[in-house]
Amino acid sequence: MKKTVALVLTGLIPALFACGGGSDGTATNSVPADDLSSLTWTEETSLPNNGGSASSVVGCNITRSSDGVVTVFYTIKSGGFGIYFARSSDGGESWDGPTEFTPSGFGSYGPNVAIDSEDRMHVIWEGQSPEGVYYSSSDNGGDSWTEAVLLKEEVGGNIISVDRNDRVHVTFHQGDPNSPDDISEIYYVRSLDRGETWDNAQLLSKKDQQHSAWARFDFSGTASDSLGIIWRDKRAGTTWDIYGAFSEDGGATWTEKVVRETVDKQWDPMSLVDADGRTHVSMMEMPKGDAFEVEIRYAYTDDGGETYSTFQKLTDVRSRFPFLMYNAAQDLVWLCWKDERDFDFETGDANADIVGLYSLTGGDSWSDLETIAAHPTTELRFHTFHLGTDAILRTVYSYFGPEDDLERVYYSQRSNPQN
Ligand SMILES: [Ca+2]
Ligand SMILES: [Ca+2]
Repeated sequence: MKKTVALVLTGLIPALFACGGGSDGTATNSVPADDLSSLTWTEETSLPNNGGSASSVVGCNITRSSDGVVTVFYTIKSGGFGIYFARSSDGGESWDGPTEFTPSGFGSYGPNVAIDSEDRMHVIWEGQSPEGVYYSSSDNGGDSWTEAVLLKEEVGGNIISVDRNDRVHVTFHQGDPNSPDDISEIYYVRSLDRGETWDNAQLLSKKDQQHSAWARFDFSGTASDSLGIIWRDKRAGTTWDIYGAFSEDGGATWTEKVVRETVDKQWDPMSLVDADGRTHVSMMEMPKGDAFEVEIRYAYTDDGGETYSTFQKLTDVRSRFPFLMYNAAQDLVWLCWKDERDFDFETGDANADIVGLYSLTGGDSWSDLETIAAHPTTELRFHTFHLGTDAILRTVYSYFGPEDDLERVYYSQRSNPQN
């Protein structure tokens, strides 16, 4: 059952958490101008979990085929631990599965998915024997899969995206960004034949005994040969900065560049290339000397990472983990993140909600901030998004409880902002 959910947050405490069909719009008259807007999201639905604990991922685990079927990949711990998927053909109201993602083995995690123009689903994940990033594809919506291919051993942090020329792009890092000895560096590999064969993996970051880690990117809305992939880099010391690699030949060759380098700490960036070849970048930033504040910053570059628009600060609320999405037909950019206005100083619980805003002007101006999912005393985590050719924004996230200690994965989708 679809339902209108009206959420209004004021200050640090949610003043109203009103859910109810037919009650939309009733609260808007009393809402101060700086509050979040009322909006229409479907009521969240829980993905099937086999009675186990289920978690979403870093990256993108949602896709949608041209016949409207939405597929979500996630991990379930129920006896064993592995990757599963579930499908919905009714906008997330009901789900089949969970179906075991058979190409992956026990202990696999981190599934990321992308889809091409002929509805081939491309999936990468981290597997265990041997450890590394693996790839498989399906031409029938997940009913059967190709045999797993090991793309590279001993790497993690995998991200995949398929551009509008059906080029498949994958990044990962080798090493452990949390280790003082096992230095991580960013690698890239692509396929020009829809995953049949792969180029040799290229090193994108500088092998300089300084960590480079956690690249995230989305090329799904572009056919441009101008591409940008960004990551966090420790070469200036403990404050971390954002570096990137830029290509003008569709990913054949890359040049490393500085994206954002300040005395503040930059972390967890993502890039997105739009139909015009503009690379949008976002990251979280922790101002020096303030242990609590965390900001979301955004900018774009039109010249392959040489110059940037002003790095805008998009919210005054402690916020983390930005996620960019794009719809080419409407030149629609969404930017979403975790909002920690409900941070509990006594317990240290972040109680993160999911919020977002969108731009119809290529990132020059943005909508008001909207609440996407909120549970005032529960931490929402591993938020991921998908913005399909239908311009419908879809989200998946996971949280624990409330009636037990199991983590579950939830789904919701939003109306098109131009409707
Ligand atoms: Ca490095
Ligand atoms: Ca820095």
